[in-house]
Amino acid sequence: MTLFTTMTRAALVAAMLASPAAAETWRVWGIHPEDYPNEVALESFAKAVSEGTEGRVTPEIYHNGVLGSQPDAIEQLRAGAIQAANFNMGPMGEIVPATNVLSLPFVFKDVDQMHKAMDGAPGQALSDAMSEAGIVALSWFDSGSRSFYNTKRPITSPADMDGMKFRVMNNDLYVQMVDQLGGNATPMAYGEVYQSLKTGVIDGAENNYPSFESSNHYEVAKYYSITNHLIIPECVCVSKTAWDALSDADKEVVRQAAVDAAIEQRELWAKREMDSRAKVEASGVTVNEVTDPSAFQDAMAPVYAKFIEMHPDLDQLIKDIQATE
Ligand code: GTR
Repeated sequence: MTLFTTMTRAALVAAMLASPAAAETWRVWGIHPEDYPNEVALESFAKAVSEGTEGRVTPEIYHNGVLGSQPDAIEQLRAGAIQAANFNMGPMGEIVPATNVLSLPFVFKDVDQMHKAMDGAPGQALSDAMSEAGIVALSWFDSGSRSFYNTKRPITSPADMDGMKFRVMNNDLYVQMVDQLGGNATPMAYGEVYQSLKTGVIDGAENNYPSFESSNHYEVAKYYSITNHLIIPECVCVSKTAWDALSDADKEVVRQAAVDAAIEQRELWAKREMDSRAKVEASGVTVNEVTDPSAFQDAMAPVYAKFIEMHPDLDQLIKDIQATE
């Protein structure tokens, strides 16, 4: 072996040792179309991460739920097949029971209270519980409040729901919620709701204005009744496997990018809610405000009682949420 090749080899080894970690491409799950506030904010997150890590991490956003339904995607993220996502916290309850406190109907007074709770100690307690399940929650997106809509008639009291079949997200609490109100609940993936409404497999569903509008459900369900029964935040989450592989400095870049994305998303959300409401009203959807939601709220007593009986350890967290000023 010549002196030259020995030196070249040594130089090569040294260069390899000094070279930065291999560049990672992250698959990021999003469920909405590209112009939806969440997806716009996810794109900003991706840009900030790839710039801030100087290309060590390049998130690629897959919009429109093309990587699978939300329950599937949560499993893929835990298994490390998806590295990041924006999840609604509803289906999360099936994996991380503590997060079910967010799916108790009427648990928050309003969206402001939800923001304060999620940005404070209750939000931290929930992130800790998620982290144990392999999901690192970095920030919280807005998802407004959810109300019922259907193809049959305005809902003014629970009696109007009698016999109607409503799609709910994948979480047993929503099945109980609809049962207590006198309707029939069918858990179903978001992507199947439009066709099911159209063909009469279901009579209704429930969601916020932007989703009711962007999914085109408003084209087939002409009655939207404002019950505001659920105010569920959404997370920007990273798989624990991907998170643990980051250097401390890159973790900080990713965390900051998620926090900034949430600030942007909440601003975009406020505008989109108004725009979506205007659009569905202009299209001939009959919107009615449920002026006295107490009948809906009172009907939830057995849901709370059963929940607390099953999870006495979560009673305090519910109280902390409700006491958030
Ligand atoms: C939307 C939410 C989605 C999804 C959907 C649903 O408001 O942003 O993540 O949970 O509702 O009803 O499945």
